[in-house]
Formats: sequence, C-alpha cells, structure tokens
Amino acid sequence: MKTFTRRETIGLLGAAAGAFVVRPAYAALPKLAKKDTYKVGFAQTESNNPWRLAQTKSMQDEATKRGWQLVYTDAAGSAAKQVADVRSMIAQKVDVILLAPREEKPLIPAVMEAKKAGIPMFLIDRNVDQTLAKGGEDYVAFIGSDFTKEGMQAAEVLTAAVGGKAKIIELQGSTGSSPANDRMAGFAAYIKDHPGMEIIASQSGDFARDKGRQVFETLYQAHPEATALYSHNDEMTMGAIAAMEAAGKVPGKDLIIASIDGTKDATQALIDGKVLVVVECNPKFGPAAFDAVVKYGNGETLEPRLVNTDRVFTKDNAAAYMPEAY
Ligand code: GYE
Repeated sequence: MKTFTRRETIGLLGAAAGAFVVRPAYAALPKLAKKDTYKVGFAQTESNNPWRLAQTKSMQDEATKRGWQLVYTDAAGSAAKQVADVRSMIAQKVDVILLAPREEKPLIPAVMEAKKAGIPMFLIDRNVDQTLAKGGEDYVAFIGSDFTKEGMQAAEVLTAAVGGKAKIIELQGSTGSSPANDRMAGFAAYIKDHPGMEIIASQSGDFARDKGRQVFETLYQAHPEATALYSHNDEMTMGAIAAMEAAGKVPGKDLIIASIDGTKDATQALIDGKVLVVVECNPKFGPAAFDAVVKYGNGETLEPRLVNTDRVFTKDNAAAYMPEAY
C-alpha cells in the first residue's frame, strides 16, 4: 500500500475539500429556479458579419428546440446601446441574461446591474475586464474561446510557413474588445522569440469587412515592404484581400495571410491558396449556453470559464470543414 508524505496528504485533502466547497462569492450570485422552460435574454453586439449571424441563429435554434422564450436585442455596434438593452431585459424580468459584451470596460455596468437585480448572467463569446468583474462572482461564467491561444496558433503556423521571417501588417478587431486584446497579446507573445517576425503596422479594422479593406489599403500604401497579414477575423481578411487584389498583388504569394474564425468565404480562400491559415473561433454557442443555464438551474457549480476547443484550418482540411462553415 502506498504511504503518503505529509505534504501529499495535505494536497489530497485540499483537493477533496475543493471539490465540495462552494466559494462564498459564487453562493451569493443570483439564483435560478429550476424550471422546464426559461425566458432568456440574449444581448447581441451587432449583426454585420457572418460570425454574428451564425451565433444568433444558433441561439434561436436552440431556444426553438427547447421551447424557451428568447428575448433578443442587437446593439448595432454600440456598447452604450448594449447597456440599455440589458437594462430593458432586467425591466422585462427575464430569468437569465446571455450577454456578448462588445467591449471589456463599457459593459461592466450591465454586468453589475443584472447582479444587483438578482438576474443570473452568463457572458458568451466575449469577456469583460477581469479586474472589474469576475466569473463565479459577478456573473456566473464565461463561455467562449481562448483568444490568446488563437493568436498564438495563428503566429505559430505563419512563422513556420515564412521560415521565421516576415514584415507583418496586423488588423486588430474592435478596440477594447476581449478578442482583439487577447489575439494581439497571444500573437505578440509567440513572435517574441522569433526576431525575424516583425509587426510593422497594427491598427483596428473593427472586425468589419469594409473597414478592414480601408485600413489595410492605407497601411499597405505606407508599408509596401509588408510580406504578411495577421488579421483578427475573417471579415477583415476578406476586405484586405480585396485591397491587395485592387493593388495588383497576389494574396498567398505577395502577402502570406493568417486569420481567425472559419467563415465560408475565408474557407474558400484557404482552398484557393489565398489564405495560409484560419484558426477556428466557433460561433455556435446555443447548445453550450443553454446547457450551462440548465445546469445552473439544477444547482450545479459551474467553472467560471467554460472554454470551447477550436481547430486549425489550412489548405489540407479546408474542404472537409466547408460543409460546417457559415
Ligand atoms: O472573431 C468576430 C466577431 O467575439 C469572438 O467577434 C468574437 C469575434 C469574432 O465579430 O468575427
């Protein structure tokens, strides 16, 4: 029989206790009564790209499937409107709120007001500033991707393909949003150890196709020596590809492209050799979000971060993925 050292024994007891002890802040979160169907508020950020539309559809499909009522709002790209949208959901006394916070800081009041009103909230796909509000304390949990890892994976594939040498233009997502912050940080952390990988210009294209096109055009005119593009989402990538082609350049040859999401257009661009890599960010949140609500209503203790697993798409697996693309 194995005998345990004192340190091991303390560790084992701690782990066993940890499995059963519910943290006090978690216990103080608004409760959700166990019901057969719920009235769920879903506060979307905007509807200007295929990722958003796929996410909304996934939520609506899941609500229909379960016979739940979905109260849907679209903030149309305005964090201020999104705060107002959450307030109206609180006034309508929804059972639970699913919020995709457009930016990290401006949505903090919405999180705190839901908590104060006794309505449990889940953050889906984007996060808020973790120094101002926390999962398992101010909201129940965050459900979404590991954006830092996405940025690192994009950097890893790009670095290998260009032999560790590139002059990179970066198109950032919406300023102040968690995916933009973390995708920037993850990419930077990876290339830090590869001195030949140099970001020569970096600016926000607001996660939008036409903005991405305009910003890329301006940056590329100022930096014609660029050899690569790192774009925080596929819509901006498609905009940048249009700008490259308008300038007589060949995407995939003159500029090597790394992108994130997994839209149909970007998947086709992988197949066509225009894009090197698309790191997946899955928008189909309905099943995971609604399952989490059910578990919370059943009194289960949820982890503060429920992280989706994302795949990496290249020319090799793009065609196989295409039927799932949106
Ligand atoms: O990559 C982008 C969308 O928040 C993870 O937002 C999401 C990002 C996604 O507009 O296309």
